[in-house]
Amino acid sequence: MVLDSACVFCAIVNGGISADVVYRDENILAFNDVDPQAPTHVLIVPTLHVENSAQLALISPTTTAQLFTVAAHIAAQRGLTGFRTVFNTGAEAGQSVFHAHLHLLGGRRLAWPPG
Ligand code: DGP
Repeated sequence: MVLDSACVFCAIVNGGISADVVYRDENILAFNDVDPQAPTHVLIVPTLHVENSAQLALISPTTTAQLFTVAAHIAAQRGLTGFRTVFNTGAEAGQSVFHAHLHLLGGRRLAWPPG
């Protein structure tokens, strides 16, 4: 587990900042978003500090795939018949925390295109 001491999601991974954790294994932590945009809004993060989804895909395709497997697992647990998974990659796309994270959104009708 490689952590960045300045990173809020690393602090959640190591327990320094509390979060409402819904899933945990060796490589992945999932917790409720502090500012939920849907009834289900879970952030699924690698325990490894990597800046964004593009870097994560290069460094660990396996962990990248596991994020989606965990999203499907949480969605199934909650009986979601449809859900959205989103990586914001880069500030222009809305990324505000530079530790790769997959948003899992569901529990309401989701509009398209996104804003
Ligand atoms: P993004 O904009 O794609 O980088 O998403 C970052 C998300 O992280 C945003 O929806 C709010 C959430 N967030 C930021 N800080 C915290 C925190 O300390 N705890 C939790 N649970 N979520 C956080």
